[in-house]
Amino acid sequence: MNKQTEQIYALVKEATKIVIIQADNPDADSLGSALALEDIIGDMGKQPYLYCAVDMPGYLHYLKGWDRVQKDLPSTFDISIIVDASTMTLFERLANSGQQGWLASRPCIVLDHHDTVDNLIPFANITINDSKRASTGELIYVILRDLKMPISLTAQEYIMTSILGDTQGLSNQLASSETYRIMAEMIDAGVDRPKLEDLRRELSKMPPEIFKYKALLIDHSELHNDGTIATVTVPQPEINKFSPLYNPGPLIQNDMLQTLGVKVAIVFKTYDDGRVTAAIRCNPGSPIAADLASHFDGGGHEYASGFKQQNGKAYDQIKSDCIAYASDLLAKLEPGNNHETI
Ligand SMILES: [Mn+2]
Repeated sequence: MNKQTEQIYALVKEATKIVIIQADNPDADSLGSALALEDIIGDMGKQPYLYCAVDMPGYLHYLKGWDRVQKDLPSTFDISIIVDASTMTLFERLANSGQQGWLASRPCIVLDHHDTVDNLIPFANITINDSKRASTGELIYVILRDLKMPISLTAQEYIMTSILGDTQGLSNQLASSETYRIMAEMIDAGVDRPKLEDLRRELSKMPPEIFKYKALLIDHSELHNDGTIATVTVPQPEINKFSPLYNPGPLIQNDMLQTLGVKVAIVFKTYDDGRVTAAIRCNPGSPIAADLASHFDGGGHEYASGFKQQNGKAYDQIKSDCIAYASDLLAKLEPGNNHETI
């Protein structure tokens, strides 16, 4: 058994109350991983507690148990487990709430699968950040299998949901042969994959006003660098009006990537307080997302990443710097140019 797995088991075994933490950008992987751990830890006779500083977005409400996630840390706990994030950048709300010291005062385990990570969680006792894994749920599955621990059908449903979420239904580069094997094991164990897919699809339908808004986003999209980089900007008023109904990024980004010639799609969001965020997605063959994000103090995978800037720099400047750096990274991928593999 792997030494870190042993250490995790020892910490969990000694603890009674365990906080399971998601970062400020919850998704199907973080919530699925948190709910799977809640189930497993509960079966061990422990008291799990789910925490995330932000509301669970509506499209995740198909995951039964989403409403058990609390926005405050409990007054007592023995250890914490952070899922699907290993950078402090994603814990801004926790840092601002003054509760970070409280979290840091107890042992902390980090389970993640992101390639490039800056600003590591300084108080983590054990960090497993395995970029070979399609999702944090897959990592949890492998850890439990390594420990020879039984995984309930409920936990397996959550794990499968986490894998389907991050791999976009097993379709993107994160899905490895091992991912397919694990999916097959879970189907053999009785997980109903088509049922999970139907649930997800039902709740990811868009309201009619979002359908109309999509046309506006398409209209506002721009192509740069000979049509290889697509961008769109979502300003604060649109965030206020539409984000509670549907996340503008996923609404438009796949269509940008489905446009001939486009290699990279970037959705910028601009906030009234000067903050700028970017969600970056790349097409196969153009794995620049992690490098591009880390240049702007963000992080992520080769094909999916993001960054946040709040340094007083004007949005137009951030955007043009980002397009220029993305163009450089794409140029380095051209045959004959020096391409350092990442
Ligand atoms: Mn993930």
